Amino acid sequence: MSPLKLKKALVVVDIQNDFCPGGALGISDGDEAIPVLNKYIKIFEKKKLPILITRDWHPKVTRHFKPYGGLWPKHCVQGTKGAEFHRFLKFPKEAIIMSKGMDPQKDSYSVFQAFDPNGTEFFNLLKILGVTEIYIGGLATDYCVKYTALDAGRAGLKVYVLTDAIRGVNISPKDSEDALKEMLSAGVKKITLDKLK
Ligand code: VGL
Ligand code: ZN
Repeated sequence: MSPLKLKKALVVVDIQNDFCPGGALGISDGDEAIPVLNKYIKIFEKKKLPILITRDWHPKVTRHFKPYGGLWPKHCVQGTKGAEFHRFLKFPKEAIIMSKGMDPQKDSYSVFQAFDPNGTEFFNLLKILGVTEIYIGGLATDYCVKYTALDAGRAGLKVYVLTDAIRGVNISPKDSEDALKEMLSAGVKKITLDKLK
């Protein structure tokens, strides 16, 4: 049986200019995930399955940024070019944009802290849509992808990480590798495009 039936959703994480080469927090090969994600998007679109497209969506001033005590250079500030989705990412108008990182007081790496345009939180939205299984790809393996996958597992969802469509920040060189190991030992499954078709 194809792994794709009903109750499945695709989650495309943070394919924004600032996380891609040349961006404020550019992942050197981050853009390489895009053509593969576009193929996943086509597959989910054809099956009329939900597609959630997330974005890091920060206010100008937040404790997430270095000048205000955080870890990161300024990135993905609401309304800036850096916060826009990379122009190569293609998704249908039915895709749901989920925004996270708006709270100036905290870091939020997981898409479980993201909201849709109506203000519905990620997990509530999945419940409304009847989704019990999610497929996660995008940026960054060692932050948003990891925390989202771990939260999803804890929430009782079946979770697949798209190993051909993720890339990591790698502040330490092995961060992505370790993140993947952590996901797998928490019960997250790996999948690639060829297995999905
Ligand atoms: C993220 C670094 C800074 C992420 C967000 O969501 O992966 N990483 N802000
Ligand atoms: Zn951020």
